[in-house]
Amino acid sequence: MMALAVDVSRFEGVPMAPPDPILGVSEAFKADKNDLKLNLGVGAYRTEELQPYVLNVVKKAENLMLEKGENKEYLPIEGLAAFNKATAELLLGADNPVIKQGLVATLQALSGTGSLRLAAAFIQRYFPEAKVLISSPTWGNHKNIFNDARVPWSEYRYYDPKTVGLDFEGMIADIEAAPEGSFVLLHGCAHNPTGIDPTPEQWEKIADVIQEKKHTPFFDVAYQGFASGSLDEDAFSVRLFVKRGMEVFVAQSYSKNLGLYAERVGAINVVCSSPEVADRVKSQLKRLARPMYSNPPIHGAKIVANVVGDPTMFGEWKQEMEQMAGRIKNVRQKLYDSLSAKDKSGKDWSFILRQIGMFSYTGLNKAQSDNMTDKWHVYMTKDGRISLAGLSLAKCDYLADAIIDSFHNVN
Ligand code: PLA
Repeated sequence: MMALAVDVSRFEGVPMAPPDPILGVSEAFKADKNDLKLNLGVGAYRTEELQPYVLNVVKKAENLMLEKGENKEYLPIEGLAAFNKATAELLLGADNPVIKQGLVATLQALSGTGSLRLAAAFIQRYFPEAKVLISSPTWGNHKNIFNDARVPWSEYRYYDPKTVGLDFEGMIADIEAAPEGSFVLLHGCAHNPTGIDPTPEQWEKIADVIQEKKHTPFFDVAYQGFASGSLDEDAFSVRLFVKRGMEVFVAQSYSKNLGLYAERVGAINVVCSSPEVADRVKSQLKRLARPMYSNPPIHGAKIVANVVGDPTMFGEWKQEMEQMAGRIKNVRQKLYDSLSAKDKSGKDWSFILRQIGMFSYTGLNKAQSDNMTDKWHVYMTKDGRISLAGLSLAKCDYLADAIIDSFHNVN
C-alpha cells in the first residue's frame, strides 16, 4: 500500500512571517534589476567600489592558521580561552583591575545577537520580575530578542526629532522612573539607528541615575573601533561604568570592526563584584548555552585571538579599522556637502555631520523612504536610516538628489 496523500497540510495554520525590516531590505535589493540601485539597508562595510571587504589582516591570520593545520575539535562551552581573554582585554583595557581580580565572566557566543540572546535568557531565568529598558528607537532586533526570551521591556526616550539630537532630559527621567533593579540597555558607541551618542558628561549623569536606582547597565557594543577609529575611545562608556565599581553586562561583536559578519564571533561579558560571583554567573551562562547551541564556532574566534595576540597584526588591524572608519567619515562629509549645495530650501543638513558610526538617521518618514526605494532604487530601512558604509563618494550626488526629492515632494 502506498502512503495516503495528505490534502490538507498540518501547517495550514502557520501564517507567513513578515520580511525582516533590515535583512529583508537586502532581499528586495537583490531582486531589483536597475543599474542605479544602491543598498543602504544593512550595516555592512563596502569598499569605494561598493564591494564587500575582507580585511588584509584577516586573510593573513587565516593563512597562518591554514599553515599550522589546526584541527576542528569542539571548543569548550565557553569558547576559545585565548579569544575570551583577548576580547575582555580589548573591551576593558588589558590592565583593568577587574580583569586582574577575576571579576569578569566572559563567554564566547554567536556574535552580538547571540550574546544578547544569552544574556536575555540569563535575565529571564534569574530575574524573571525585572524589566529591560531599551532606547526609543533602537536596533530593531533588540525587541525580538527580549520578546523571544520572554523578558518584559519598555522604552526610554532617546531621540528628539525636533533637534535631531538626544532627548537627554527624557532619557534620564524615564530611567529614573523605571522600577528599581531594571536592566538598562545602552549602546556602547555609535547608537543604532540614530548615530547620536551621549557626551562624556552625559554618560556620567546616566551612570548616576542607574546607580541610584540600583539598575544594571547592559551594554551592546557592536561597533568598538568602528565609530571613532579607536578601540579605546569607543569603549569609553563601558569603562566609565566599570570604573565606578558597577556590575555590568556587555555584549560584543566582531562583525563590523573585523569584518567577520558571517563567522558569528562575539562575547557576553558580565563584570561582577567578586570572583566567586563571576564564576557562578559564568557557570550558569554555560548551562544556558549548552542546550541552545552547545558550543561556539572556532574559526572566527581564532582569527580574533591571533590578530590581537600578535603585535604586528594587531597594529595592522587598527590601521585597517581607521581606514574603514575614515572612509565612512568621508562619505558622511560628502553627502552633507552634496545636500547643502543642491538643496535650495535653506534646510540645515548639519545634523548628518553630528551623527557618528556607520549610519545616518535622515529624518525621512516611511512614505519618503518608500519613495527613495520605489523611485530612486535606494534601498534603506523604513525608519529613515541609511548605511553610509554602503555608500561611495561617487554616489553621494545621486543620493542627495533622491533625499531632496523625497524630503520636499513626499509627505
Ligand atoms: N547590536 C547592534 C546595535 C547592531 O547594530 C547589530 C547589527 C548587532 C547588535 C548584531 O550584530 P552581529 O550579530 O552580527 O554581531 N546590526 C546590523 C545588522 C549591522 C543586523 O541588523 O543584523 C544592522 O544593519 O543594523
